[in-house]
This record gives sequence, C-alpha cells and structure tokens, in this order.
Amino acid sequence: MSSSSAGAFSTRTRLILIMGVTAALAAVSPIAGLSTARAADPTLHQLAAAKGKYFGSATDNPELTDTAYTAILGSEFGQITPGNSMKWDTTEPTRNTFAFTKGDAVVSLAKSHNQIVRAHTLVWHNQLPSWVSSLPTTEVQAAMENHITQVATHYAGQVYAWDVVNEPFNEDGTFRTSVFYNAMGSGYIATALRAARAADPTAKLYINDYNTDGTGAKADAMYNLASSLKAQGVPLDGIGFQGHLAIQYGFPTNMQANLQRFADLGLDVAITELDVRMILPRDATKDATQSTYYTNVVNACLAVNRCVGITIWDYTDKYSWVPSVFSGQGAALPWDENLAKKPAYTAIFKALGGIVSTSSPSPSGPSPSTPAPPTGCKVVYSASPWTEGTGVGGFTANITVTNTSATPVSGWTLRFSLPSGQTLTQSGWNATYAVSGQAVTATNLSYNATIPANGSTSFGFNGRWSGSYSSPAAFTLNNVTCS
Ligand code: 9MR
Repeated sequence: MSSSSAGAFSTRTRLILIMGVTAALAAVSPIAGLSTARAADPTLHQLAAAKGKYFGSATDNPELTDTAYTAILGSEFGQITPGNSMKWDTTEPTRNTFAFTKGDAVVSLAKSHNQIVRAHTLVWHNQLPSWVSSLPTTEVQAAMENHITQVATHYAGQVYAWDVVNEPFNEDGTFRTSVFYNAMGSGYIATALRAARAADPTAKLYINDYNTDGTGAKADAMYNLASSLKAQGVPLDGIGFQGHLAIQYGFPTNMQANLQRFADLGLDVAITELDVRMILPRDATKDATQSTYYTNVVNACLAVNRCVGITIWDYTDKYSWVPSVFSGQGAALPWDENLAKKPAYTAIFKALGGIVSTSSPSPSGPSPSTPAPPTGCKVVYSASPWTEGTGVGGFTANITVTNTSATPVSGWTLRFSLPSGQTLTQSGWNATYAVSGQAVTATNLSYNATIPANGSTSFGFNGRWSGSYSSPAAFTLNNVTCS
C-alpha cells in the first residue's frame, strides 16, 4: 500500500482502512488442501484494499428490503453511495424542511458492514425541487449555502467524501447554465466547497462529472477548474469520474493519463459511478468487450497512486438505472438480474489481483450466508509493548482465540477496540484487519477459517501506543462476547 493512498483514508477521516496487504494477498492464493472452496474467495473490496483502494457500489432505499441483494452488498463492498437519498429533492423538498431518514438508512447500513460512505450530492441541477429553480437570483446563494450547511452538518463525521458539486459542465467544456451558475457564475463552485468544508471538516470534498473519464474538451475544462480552485486555496480534495461507459462508444481515451494529471495537481481521484452498458440483448461477445472495459478501468485506477477507489453504480442489473434512461440498453453491471456473477465480475476480480481457481469464483449466485456464532469463546491477548520516548512506543500483539463450544466455527470475525492512543501500524498476520476509529475487526483468511470444537487459532499485528499502554478490554467472536 502506498503511503499517500493510505493517507487518503487514515489521517483526516479515520474511516475504514483494510490493513491486509500481506493477509489479503495470502487469501487470494488458494493453498492446496487448505482452501475451503468458495468461502475462501476474497471479496472485490478485500482485493482492492490489498492495493490501498476501496471497491464500492451505489445502492438505493427501495432495494434494501431485498435480503439476497443486501447480503452481497454488505459483504462484497467496502464503500457504498446512496444513489438518490442524499440529493436535494429528498433532503430538502420544501425550503428549510430537511429529511434525512433515507440517507440515514444508508449510513446505518454502511456502519453495520464496516463500509465507508461516499455522500452524493449537494449541488446539482438535477433532482432539484422546483422551489429552488424558481427562486429569485438574489436568493439562490443563501439557499445553496443553507442546504449545504444543514445536510453536510447532519452527516459530518459519518461520511468519507461528499460530491459537493455534480456535473457542472456541458459536453463542450462550457459551464452548464444551472440555477446556481445563473445566479453566481462559476464562483458558485468555490462557494459550495467552502460551505461544505465549514460544515464537515473531515469529509473529502469532490467535484464529480461524466464523460470526463478520458481526455477531451470536457475533461480539460474540469482540469482547468481544478487547477484554478487549487491555486486559489479553495477546499477541494478530489475529482470524481463517473465512468458511465457504453461498449458501442469505445473506451475513453487515455484514461490513466487523464486521472494522473488530476492527481498531479495534488488531488485524489475516484471512479464514482462505473457501469458499462451495451445494446441488448447481451451475448458472449458483448460480455467480453464489457469485461475489457471493466479491466481497463481497474487497471487505470491501480496505476494511479491517488486513485482512492472504484464505485460501481449499483452492482446488479436488477437495479441499474440504465434501461429506464437508454431504451434498449442495459446489462451494464457485473452481476445479472438474478444476482449471478457475470464475466465482468471475473474481469474485475482478476484485474484486482484475484486468482481464479477451479472452484472459484463461481459464476453462480450470492455468497454463502454469514457464519453461525459459536456458543462460547476465549481470547488471550498478549502484547509486548516497548517505549521509545516519554509516553510513546510500539507493541506486538498476539491473539489466540479458542472456540469453547462443541461445534466448529466456520468463518470468523473477532472484534475489539484498541485503547485510545493506539493504532495498527502493520498489516498483521493470519487475519485481515479493518480499522474504523479505534474499532478493529479481524477476519479469518482462507486457511484458518475453521476453528474446531475446543480448538484455537492465533494471529496478530504490530501497533503504536501513546499515553500509557493497556490492552483491549473486551472481544467478540462472530458477535458473541468472549471470556
Ligand atoms: O441512479 C440514479 C437514478 O436512480 C435516478 O433516477 C437518476 C435521476 O437523476 O439519477 C441516477 O444517478 C445519477 C447520479 O446521481 C449522477 N450521475 C448520473 C447517474 C445516473 O443517471
């Protein structure tokens, strides 16, 4: 993991960072005789995390009652974006009356799965209630600032990033004449970013657009805007490249180089809404072309250090926006309408470094259900802290978990909180680690997924401490409290 992309997650935002470079790479190599078929496949997010990136999906409230859908959403991805529920028409349908229930539901789902949230979007010409469009010009700035302040304050500390401004450009690179542009000129963008920073000092602030993925007039316009905002010291952290691609239009020109030039301005870049549509019906040739597009996007992001991650615009064709907007087109996502994995999934899996064995990845449906909890467990946490100055030092922690129940545990997650002042500094061994604030989640690798009845497994990591050293006080194994 590169230090700068790790920094993208850990310093200001204190959100999830999968620390499993070594661990996740071990998980992708099936070990003969030890790997446990499909249960051992790393998720797309685990693979991405091993490269210092996240892999995420958009989702939407109506789909959250589909339990087969949420099972994959919750397990395969490390990041989610609400497709609609944080937009202006949902969050402030009438002036100064705010509604956060739907957005809160997505944030809470993310929390329960240790996922980060890309929040979308504060200022956009679309899905804008009519009261905004019909405001007198003189009132637009105050309404925009109030909207940003209220919404970003509500979600402050809970979201990794905000698409502060969405789709500011026309195809030829001129500014779109939205109600905001008409009232404030292009300065509305800087004003919006400043208001967002004031409301949420920790979220990464983005401008997001489509058809800017490859070089061209629109991408040049975004580049000029980004350079100028950076030069003025406007709080801009990243540029989102939506990535709504179509196989009949060709792959964007020089995508990697395009991302890199934004990164070279000192910005993060992210693929925020990736999908690759085709003219229906789907066939093997089109699937193969689509797979190449997904591979190319993953490769471009992997090649750019400051590309922090990739989000697909929902993961299944069942819930894609494409067919309703582009008549006769669709099949844009890596999972089909029945939640079965398509060749595009395998392409992404491989591009992220996954190794396809004969038993995996299966092109079938959802992954196995979550492991059953043990009825009893015991944890021995032994650490050897050392001191490197007054009140600071490092430590190595070794953890042994014993399954004290009469049945084996098949697949495990150990959760605990590091005492304040402590951090993980190394990817650890014999487990994959996810860190969110002080909360640590250690998950089995393929070769140690099973803890036999009355058997044990051991794993560990290195860390830093400050203040005075103490060990974590409590542990749960598959959500059962251990002694
Ligand atoms: O996925 C969203 C879909 O459900 C909405 O009907 C649509 C309406 O504007 O917006 C879709 O999401 C868009 C995103 O917010 C911005 N970039 C383009 C996305 C696809 O239209």
